[in-house]
Amino acid sequence: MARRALITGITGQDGSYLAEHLLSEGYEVWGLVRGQANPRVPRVRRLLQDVRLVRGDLLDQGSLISAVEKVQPDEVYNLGAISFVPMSWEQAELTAEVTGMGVLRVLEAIRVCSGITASRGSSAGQIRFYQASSSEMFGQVRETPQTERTPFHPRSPYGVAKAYGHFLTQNYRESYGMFAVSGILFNHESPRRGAEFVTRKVSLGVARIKLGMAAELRLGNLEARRDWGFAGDFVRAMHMMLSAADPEDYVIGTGRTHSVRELVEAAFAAADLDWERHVVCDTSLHRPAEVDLLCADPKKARTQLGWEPTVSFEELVATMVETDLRLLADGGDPEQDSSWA
Ligand code: NAP
Ligand code: G4F
Repeated sequence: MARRALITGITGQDGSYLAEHLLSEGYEVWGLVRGQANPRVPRVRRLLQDVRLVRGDLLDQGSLISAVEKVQPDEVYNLGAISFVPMSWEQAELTAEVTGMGVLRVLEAIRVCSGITASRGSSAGQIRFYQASSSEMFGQVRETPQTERTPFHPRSPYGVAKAYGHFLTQNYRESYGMFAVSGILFNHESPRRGAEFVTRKVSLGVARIKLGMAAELRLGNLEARRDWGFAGDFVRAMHMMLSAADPEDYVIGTGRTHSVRELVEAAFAAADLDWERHVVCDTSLHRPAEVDLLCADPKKARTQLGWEPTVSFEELVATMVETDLRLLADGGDPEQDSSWA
């Protein structure tokens, strides 16, 4: 019998890559979709034809219980979240509900459907659970690079909500003996990245300027540093974590850090453009509290899981720019068509 996976956040960047990866591993894949007429569902149906869909919302406990009952999954990947950090200041309560409390609701759905009532139940035959934790939890970092043991100091309501989900996952593992793990993932990008995140904003901006559709690109803090990797590499790590013998948390990142300025230089250079002629620094895009520096130490994932990233920062940026140049030149709409080629 094929193993069965349920993915929340199937309409997002990671949901798409994870679904493709699990399908290629022979899984039966189900995606949780919310809303009466979610505009991203037709794209999922078109591009991930072998994925089955089930309705549910991270805000609705009953819907999650029904979804788990219907799908009877072996593995649940909780990727659903409000994931855009600036939005978490504008809608802090909603972020807490979806990104934080949503984790509790998924864990409870698994616990109830598995009939786990006593503390420290047996882990035999249990549904395995993956939580999408984030390097945003490190926030104002206490040490560099960051490991599984680095303390958290989140700098946004999003980071705080993720820290809640992270500790809750650990707590369900310790309280109920559940196979529940968190991947502390650093920034990962692709041509499928939402247009609001800085890498895609830059690759789309470069493509528009190159094609004469825009003259400038407005950006916020160019000095922030991130450890940027390729999303396709990172979803493999999620699957490896749920396939491991023991439930443990892992840091997943490349171990290399670059500033937003370096990202901009690389992206404009990939299209033979001089970034200083086009980029406008806009302080209204600065955040109330910034995460200045993120850099992973992925040693545990390398040694225990055998996980390695395969795409360099330079390759990633060049691919994103090339793909957006093709998309816009062909008249595509980045919000609708995205670059799922
Ligand atoms: P994304 O593209 O923003 O996707 C977020 C997903 O969450 C979408 O499918 C969205 O569905 C879903 N969602 C939002 N509200 C929901 C609700 N109330 N109920 C059910 N689903 C809901 O995010 P991503 O980049 O793929 O990231 C996946 C996960 O990893 C997120 O939890 C993110 O916080 C975390 N993470 C990402 C990174 C990264 O660099 N990408 C790094 C660390 C952690 P709709 O289409 O219905 O809105
Ligand atoms: O691309 P970003 O919006 O990603 P951020 O805030 O690092 O969050 C992403 O990665 C997290 C993992 O560390 C995830 F958990 C989270 O869900 C999300 O996927 O911004 C990156 C950096 C920031 O320092 C920001 O201040 O780029 C800087 N930046 C400068 N100008 C900008 C802009 N970010 C955006 N989005 N737009 C700008 O114009």
